[in-house]
Amino acid sequence: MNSADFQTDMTSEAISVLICESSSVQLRILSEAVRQAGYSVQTANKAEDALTLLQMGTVDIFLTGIEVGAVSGLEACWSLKANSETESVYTIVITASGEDRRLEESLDAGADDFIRKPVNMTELRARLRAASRLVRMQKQFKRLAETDALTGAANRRAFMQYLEIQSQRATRDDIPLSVVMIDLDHFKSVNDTHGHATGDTVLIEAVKSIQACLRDNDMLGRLGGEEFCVILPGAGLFSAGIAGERIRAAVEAMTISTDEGVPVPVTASLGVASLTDGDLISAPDTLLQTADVALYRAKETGRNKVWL
Ligand code: GH3
Ligand code: MG
Ligand code: MG
Ligand code: MG
Repeated sequence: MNSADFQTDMTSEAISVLICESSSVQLRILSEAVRQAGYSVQTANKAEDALTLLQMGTVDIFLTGIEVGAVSGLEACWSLKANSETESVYTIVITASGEDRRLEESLDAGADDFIRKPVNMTELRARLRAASRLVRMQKQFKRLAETDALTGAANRRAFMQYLEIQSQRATRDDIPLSVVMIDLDHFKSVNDTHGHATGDTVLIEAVKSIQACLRDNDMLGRLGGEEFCVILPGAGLFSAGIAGERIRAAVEAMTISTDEGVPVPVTASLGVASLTDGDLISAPDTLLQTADVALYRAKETGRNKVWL
C-alpha cells in the first residue's frame, strides 16, 4: 500500500458504500481503506444483513464477497437487481481464485463490476471512483426526471409516485395523510398585465415560499401551470388545515415587483383533503379529487382562503 492510498479522495464525498464480507478481518481492512478514501461506509458479514441495509435505500455502491453466509453474494445480487428500489445500486463482486464460474453468474445476475482477491487497494479505489462517476450521473438523471424545470418542485410523475407510496403506507400503518391543493388566484391577469416572464418569476417565488413552510417528509409538486399540491404524510385534516393557512399567508406575504418596480400582488386558494381513521377513500385519485372540490369551494367563495 503506498501513501496515496491513505489520502482522502475528495471526489468521492457523500457516496455511500456497503461492504459485505464473511471474514471479519477482511471486512475491517476493506472498510478502513474505503473510509479513508472518503466514502461513508456500512458493513455486514452476511448477505441477509446486507439486503436489510440495502432495502433502506441509502446505499450507492455494494461491495460484496461471493461466499457470505447462507444467502450467497450471488443471490444477493440477484434479489437486489430484481427489486426496483435497489436495482440501481452499483454492485462490485469480490472474487477469489477458483470462483470464476460463480463470478460469471454474479455478472449475469446483474453485478456491475468485480475485483479479485487479494484485493489491491489502489485498484479498489480506482474502481470505486469509476462507480462513483456512474452513481453521480444516475442521481443527476433521476433528479432531472423528477423535477419541474422552471420551479424545482417535484413534477407530476414524481408527485404521483410519492403519493402512491405514502397512501399505501398510511393505510397499512394506520397513520394520517393529507394533501393541500394550491392554485394561484387570477394568475392569467398577472401574465396579461406584467408579461409571461413576470408570471414565471411569480411561480418560482411561490414555490420557494411554499417549500419554506414544509417539513422533510412533505412534498410539493407542480401538477400543472399554476396549480400545485402538497403531500403531508402523518398530518390529519386539522394539521393540514394549519399547514394550508401557513402556506396561504406565505404566498400573500411575498413581495414581488416587476423590473420597473411595479408591485405584483399574489394570492392563492387552497383545498385540503385527508385520509382519516376508518375512511375508505385511500386511493390517491380520490384524495386529489376531494382536495380539488375543496379548492373549487375556496375559489367560489372569494379566493385567498383555505377550504377544508
Ligand atoms: P383562478 O383564480 O380562477 O385560478 O384564475 P386564473 O387566472 O389563475 O386561472 P386560469 O386557469 O384561467 O389561468 C391560468 C394561467 O396560468 C393561464 C396560463 O397562461 C398561465 N400559465 C400556465 N403555466 C404557466 C407558466 O409556466 N408560466 C406562466 N408565466 N404562466 C403560466
Ligand atoms: Mg384556473
Ligand atoms: Mg389560478
Ligand atoms: Mg389553475
